[in-house]
Amino acid sequence: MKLGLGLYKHMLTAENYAFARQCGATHIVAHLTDYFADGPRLPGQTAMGWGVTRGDRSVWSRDTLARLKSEMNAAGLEFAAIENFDPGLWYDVPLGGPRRDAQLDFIAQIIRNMGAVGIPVMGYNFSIAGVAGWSAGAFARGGATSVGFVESDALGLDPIPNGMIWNMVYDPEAPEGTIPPVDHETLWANLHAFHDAILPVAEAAGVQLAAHPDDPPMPTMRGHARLVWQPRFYDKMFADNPSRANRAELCIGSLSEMSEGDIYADVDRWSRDGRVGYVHLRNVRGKVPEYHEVFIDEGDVDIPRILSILNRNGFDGTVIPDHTPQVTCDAPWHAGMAFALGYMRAEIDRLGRPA
Ligand SMILES: [Mn+2]
Repeated sequence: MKLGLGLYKHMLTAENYAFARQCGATHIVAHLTDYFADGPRLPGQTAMGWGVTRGDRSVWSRDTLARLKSEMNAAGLEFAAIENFDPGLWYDVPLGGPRRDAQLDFIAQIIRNMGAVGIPVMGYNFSIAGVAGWSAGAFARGGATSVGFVESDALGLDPIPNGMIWNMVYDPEAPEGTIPPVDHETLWANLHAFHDAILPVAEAAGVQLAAHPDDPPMPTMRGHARLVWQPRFYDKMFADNPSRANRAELCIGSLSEMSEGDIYADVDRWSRDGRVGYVHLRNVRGKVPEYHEVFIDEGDVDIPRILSILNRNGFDGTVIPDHTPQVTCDAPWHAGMAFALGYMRAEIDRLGRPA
């Protein structure tokens, strides 16, 4: 099992690579689409909006991916995975819209590029509303700021405006109005179309597709169905397409927030079945309808037990800290990550030693 750090595109710097190494990480998971991208805030963009995406294709080229990988390697790190497709390049895949086939063609090219460069996992979130309904507060130990969710807050959220998916605006010229609601049956059909087109490409390229569960895990959000909002929907996803490239971006925090399931039995089953692409590790207190994110060593999840189950079942992929509470200091994000990485480094090392 490998310890990694997730970095957004603007954070893929020599300084952050050194930070990752110094905290004991050996692998990097890169988001290649920056949230809060430059550009104007638009009418209709909600407070949860993450900015505008222009659907930049160049970052996904074989040359760019190879350059990023060589920069990581030069810093003593491996390129473990890419996380999330750019909403501007794939919005009609979850929506089942008219540009789907053309967008699937480009996604297939991304997967082939990853295979050629040697990046083994593509993480994705098959979600229309994305994250919504969170609020921030002093929810973690010592009054550290983190995020929480209360179901009643999420019920009054606005519908999604035209030209937006997953909290990002992909068409600033879109007409007034909101996108038509997508129900569960349609969303699953859209997932199957994506899997039918891309899993064979991924298998041939030696790349795994790893699906993140819904966060927050609600059946619907902003009027749109969600996919993996209970653990049993991962089982459905794997049963519907048994390709060995069909995997989970196993988010322990999101799974712990779900009202059903036994997280230890579920992680045991999926890791025994070889369904784990890579792991997001964080801790949380509570479940839907109300929960709060906390530090990795507080909250409801026995994190050492999760790592022990993964280790026992021979999981040899990457585990990264998910979001963490902000530590009160001049570098709240880095301090939060350093704390989580140190905790995880110690646990992974302990598992590697003879009992
Ligand atoms: Mn996650």
